[in-house]
Amino acid sequence: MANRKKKKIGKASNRKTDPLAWWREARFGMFIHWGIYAVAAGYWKGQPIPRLGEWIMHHAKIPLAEYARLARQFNPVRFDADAWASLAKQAGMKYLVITAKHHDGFAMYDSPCSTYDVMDATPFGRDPMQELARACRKAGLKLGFYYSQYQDWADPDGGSYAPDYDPTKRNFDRYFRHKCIPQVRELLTQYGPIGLIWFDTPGQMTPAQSLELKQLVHSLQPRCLVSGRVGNDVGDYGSLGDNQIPRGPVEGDWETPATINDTWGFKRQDHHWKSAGTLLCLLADLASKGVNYLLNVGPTAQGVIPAPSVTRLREVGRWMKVNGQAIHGTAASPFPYTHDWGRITQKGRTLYLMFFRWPGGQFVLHGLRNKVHRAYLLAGRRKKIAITQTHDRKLDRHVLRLALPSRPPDRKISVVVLELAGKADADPAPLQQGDGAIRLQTHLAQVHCPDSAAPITISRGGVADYWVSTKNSLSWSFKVFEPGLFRVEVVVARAKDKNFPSGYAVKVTLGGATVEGILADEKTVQNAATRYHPEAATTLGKLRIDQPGTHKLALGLLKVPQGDSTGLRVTCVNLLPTR
Ligand code: H79
Repeated sequence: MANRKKKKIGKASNRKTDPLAWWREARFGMFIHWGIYAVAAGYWKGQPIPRLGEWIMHHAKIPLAEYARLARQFNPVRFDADAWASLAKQAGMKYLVITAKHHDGFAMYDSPCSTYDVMDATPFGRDPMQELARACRKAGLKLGFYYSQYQDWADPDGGSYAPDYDPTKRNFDRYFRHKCIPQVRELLTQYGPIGLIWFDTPGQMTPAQSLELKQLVHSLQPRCLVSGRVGNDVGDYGSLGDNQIPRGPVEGDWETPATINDTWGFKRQDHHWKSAGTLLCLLADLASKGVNYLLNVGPTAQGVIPAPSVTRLREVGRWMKVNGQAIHGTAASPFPYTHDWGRITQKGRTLYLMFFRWPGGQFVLHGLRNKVHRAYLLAGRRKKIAITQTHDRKLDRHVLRLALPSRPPDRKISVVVLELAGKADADPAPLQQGDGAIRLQTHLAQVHCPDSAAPITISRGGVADYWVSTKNSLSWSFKVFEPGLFRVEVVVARAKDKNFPSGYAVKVTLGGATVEGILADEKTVQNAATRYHPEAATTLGKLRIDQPGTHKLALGLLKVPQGDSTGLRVTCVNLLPTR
């Protein structure tokens, strides 16, 4: 996972001078994975090949000469660049990034320095990048090129999978000079203004090589952005992991590339489509954390975007038409945590509350310190919403009450707009929410590591990573308004496709009382974000809080199962009101 230097946010970007301004405003883009792997479409010699479609050469261990023959069958006569651009536009996307060359090394454009490209090796006889560049310009979309700068499975000196070449004889620098740099130059000189180059998997690239690539891009097109996966922290913006959903706001400029089903490149057998509702939750979730959503389609070898993708993107577009202002040009929520009912974005003096679950009737938001002038719904008949605001000085409890209609005005995510007296100002402390629950997310925890040889680290995604020492602990200070009895639930990230690591024992201390227990795979957490990053929740018991005010909860580790080297990966401790 590439990362980059932290950059302060909060400064409004100057549209004219800041080359990132359009990208920050966009929030939503279309990724397109298209190559000769679409001919194979997930099958090799009649056998379905698991995992990512664009990785089939690697996964099916296909020799280069055999794989290269796919090019002869690549004739996407149904390719229509205008149709792709207009689908992106209809969906509310503001930029489009297409694979000019993926790891397989096959150039999907007319590359003068190689014959392993769409013009020389396929019967198609057209340059799709030329047609897309024109279509994007016409549609007002920024165009970006994905370029696999390190991995090249067709070049004897390229990185990673090398079916026909001796890896010990590799000279990466030779590939870098003879293919990578010339091709990046071609992409930036043959197609007019390019919004960004999306590099990927930097592998063993040196800082000097990453920097040279970035400088090459900027020397040819100074306003062209370079993705964080150019490597060595030199990108213009950061790239989170594939399909990664961080738990809280991420500082700086970040993007998550994501799939609609499970593959990037087309696979006939992948029918695991996320619903339009899920895609919208992910879009709202990422926007609420200040992260761009680069959502992928994998067209067929005929040049057609699969129908399930098209119908979903059109549905997303229908929502965006009404509610797009809650996404475009917004910044992360002023609250450092997510709410159970939905997500928040902000723009100027406006807050957008995006309800995943419609509370109906009375809704309570805690911790907003601003005066709210006006509240209204985006969908339906722009109905004004009655507001009451109170502030209890003793508890420093800010309450905003909204009188919502009983039925949700939007069938997917209903948006309530709040117009504030000033820039949004939220209490940064974890607070008991309107539904009585207290959710203590790991990215807001204080980390205590007396055992400094094995410190707990909090990942950028907001998970406690590598917690293996029973001497170390996490704690939270939080405000309680309605005391009572609470069920204590510990939520952990569990490995995908692996058994739950059993045997971790933990202890929760609150005031003088303690509950402890062994974490089990009792309850799998189900939400839009958990498909690739599953979570499991365990109830440890009940604890009572007698007084309103600020309280402190500590989470300790009592026992680590033998042979587990990943450590305990906690995402959240929940205190859920009970009787
Ligand atoms: O272009 C898409 C993916 O093909 C690309 N990034 C997104 C945007 C990507 N390249 N690498 N990865 C994603 C990570 C893939 C890792 C794995 Fe593997 C491939 C796991 C199993 C197969 C690497 C190779 C680790 C084991 C074998």
